[in-house]
Amino acid sequence: MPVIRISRARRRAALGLTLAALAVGATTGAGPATARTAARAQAAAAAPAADCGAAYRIEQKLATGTTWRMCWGYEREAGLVLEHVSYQPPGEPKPIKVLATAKLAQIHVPYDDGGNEYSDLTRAGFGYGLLDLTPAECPGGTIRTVKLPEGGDPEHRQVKGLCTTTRSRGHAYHMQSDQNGRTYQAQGKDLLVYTVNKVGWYEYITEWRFQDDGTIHMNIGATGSLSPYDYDAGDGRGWPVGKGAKAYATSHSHNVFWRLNFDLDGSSKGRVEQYDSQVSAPARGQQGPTEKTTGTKVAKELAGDARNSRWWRIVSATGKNKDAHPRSYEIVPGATTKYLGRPFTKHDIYFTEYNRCEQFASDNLRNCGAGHGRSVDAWVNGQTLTHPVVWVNVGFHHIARDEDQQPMPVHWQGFSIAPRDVTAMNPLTPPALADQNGHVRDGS
Ligand SMILES: [Cu+2]
Repeated sequence: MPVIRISRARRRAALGLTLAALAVGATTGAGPATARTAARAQAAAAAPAADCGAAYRIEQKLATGTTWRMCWGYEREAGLVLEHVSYQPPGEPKPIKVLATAKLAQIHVPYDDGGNEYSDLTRAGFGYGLLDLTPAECPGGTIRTVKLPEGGDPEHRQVKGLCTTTRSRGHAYHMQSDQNGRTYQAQGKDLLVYTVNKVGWYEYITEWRFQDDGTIHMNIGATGSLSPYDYDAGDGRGWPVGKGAKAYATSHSHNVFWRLNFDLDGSSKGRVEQYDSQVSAPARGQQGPTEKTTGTKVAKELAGDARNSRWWRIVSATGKNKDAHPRSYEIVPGATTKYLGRPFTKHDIYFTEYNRCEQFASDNLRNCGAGHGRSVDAWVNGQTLTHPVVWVNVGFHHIARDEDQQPMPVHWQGFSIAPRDVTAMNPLTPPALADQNGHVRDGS
């Protein structure tokens, strides 16, 4: 279909890729030899982060006393990769390991008319599309140079493309004391790490935000321009953009996947738990409805669906906080519109047993052997979870609007992970309240 060809050609032309790069992009995964080459290229690209020389180290002590440490790397398809992420709030004697690796695992973009379906990471040059940042868009921070893997535009290999900076986020807490009337408040600080990658007319901001209270947010912001080749006035699957009702920008989805490989307290042997709460009507003699929360161990690989009053956490097999509670991180879903068109987009979260060959939620470029399957849904096949990998799917159905031009305002989608019992108290507790752990009684 000519529409597809024009559209893809344009997207690639916009990236300035060489023919050689196109050939690699078009054939990776086609056979064992090319898949191995791709795997080697990915490994080579990510290698510097493994032992993390100074150029690849990010260390930020925030004004509130929390230090985040990590290594960054850059892969040809996934772009920015964060490794060895640790968190050290005030009062903790050493860094607490959180994530072994964290990165994007796909941006799947199907158009509503069925004409185009893109895998922006693995087939459309996301990694090579890294853009230079101006000092103004990394306020108060540092812009680092990223060396892109070979195979793209040789004139575009050193990119000032990684910003690390800090930002205030408003109140970390507020409390007026019953005892002395004093108000305790703190203004929270975050470390931000981000890149901007161009894929055709779209530009994706990959943002990682590390709060001083241990919460991590991962978000993708879509901006740039609507694709001028995906307008169709005829089929009723778009929204009129521009004067009158002549040009309809074709509606489409951005289904973004993240891959998180935890190593809480330095061990990959995490346990996954799912919690569900059930509300019941008041029984005789009760004032109000009751609610019962039940935790279940997720022993085997799972394709999970978000639901009201449902959540998951990854629990450390080894680490405990000072209250002797196992350390864990809770997965906090973000707003999502689940796209039901493909098996791999049908679930909100996947827990799979670690397999180095499984790197992308869909269109996995590696050759993992016959019958292995190329997307995350296929990897949920009953294995016992001893080293869980977490895949999170957050979708956005983009029905364009007049305001989307020009440039298109950033639309964010993503989720968070929040510490649960990583520290024994609020990690930012002021010294005057440090003894208020547990059941605090009046006048104590
Ligand atoms: Cu869009």
